[in-house]
Amino acid sequence: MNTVFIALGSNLDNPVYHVETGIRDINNLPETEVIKKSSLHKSKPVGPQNQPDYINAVIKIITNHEPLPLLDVLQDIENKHHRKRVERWGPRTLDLDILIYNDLIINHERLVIPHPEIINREFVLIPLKEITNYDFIIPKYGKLLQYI
Ligand code: A4P
Ligand code: MG
Repeated sequence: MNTVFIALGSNLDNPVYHVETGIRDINNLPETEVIKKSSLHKSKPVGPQNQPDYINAVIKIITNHEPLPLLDVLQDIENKHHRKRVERWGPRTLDLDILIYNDLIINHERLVIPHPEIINREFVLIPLKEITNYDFIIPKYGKLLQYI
C-alpha cells in the first residue's frame, strides 16, 4: 500500500458539497481508503481575484494505484463533478491535486510530485499540518513547519 496526500479545492456551485462528495468518491475507489481528513478551510482565491472564495481540504489515503493511474482516476472524479478547464488558476467545481506520494520525486509531463506549489500555498500547508505530526517531512522540500 502507498501513502498519498491529496489536496481538494472548490469555489463553484456549493463548494462544501463538492469537497465532501469528492472525498467520498476517493474513498470509494477500489483498493483505496481515506485514513485522515482535515477540516474544510475557507480561503481567498490565490491568482485571479474576480472569483468566489475557495473551500480547501487535504486528505491522507492509502492506495494500491500507481501514481499515473491514480492521477487518471482523480481526473475522472473531477470530470464527474463537471469541472470545465477554462482559465489557469480560475474557478472550478473540484480540483484534485496529488501533493505527496510516499517519498517519491516525480517529474513527468503529466505529473509532478511533490506538487510544486505545495510550499507556497497556505490553503494546502495549513490543512496538511492539521493531519500530520509536528516533525512531518515533505519529500524534496524538508520540514513542513518551516514553511508556515
Ligand atoms: N499535474 C501535474 N502534477 C500534478 C499533481 N501533482 N496533481 C498536471 C495533479 N495534477 C498534476 O491541472 C493541469 C495538469 O496538471 C493536469 O492535467 C495534470 O496532468 P489542472 O488542475 O487541470 O489545471 P489548472 O487548474 O489550470 O492548474 P493547476 O496548476 O492545477 O491549478 P492549481 O495550481 O491547482 O490552482 N486559491 C485558493 N484559495 N484555493 C485553491 O484551491 N486553486 C487554484 C488552482 C488557484 N487558486 C486557489 C486555489
Ligand atoms: Mg489541479
